[in-house]
Amino acid sequence: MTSKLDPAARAAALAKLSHWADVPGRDAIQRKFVFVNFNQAFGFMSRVALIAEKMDHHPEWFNVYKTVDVTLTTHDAAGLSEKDIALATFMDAAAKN
Ligand code: H2B
Repeated sequence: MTSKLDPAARAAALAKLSHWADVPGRDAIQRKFVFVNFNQAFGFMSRVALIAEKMDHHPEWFNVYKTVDVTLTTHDAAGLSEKDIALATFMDAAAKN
């Protein structure tokens, strides 16, 4: 079972994820990705979906046209874990392609 990051590890990890913000009232992080069109947004979601399945770790996300609103948290740990940091880092890289 994946465990929740302790406060120091959480702060250190988030310091490197400058585009991500805490979700008020939840131990979760969020980022809004805005692409040039739906094709780019859906391509991003497809790349992330393949990794999410491999990791067995899935985003909460909402897509409207070219925007993808993402929230990451680890349900099994009731908070942020290393898996969220890894997925956020992958998403940041995937959004640049
Ligand atoms: N995704 C996320 N974000 N958090 C989880 O705790 C989680 C998951 N658990 N994907 C996985 C699937 C679990 O439900 C399965 C049974 O492994």
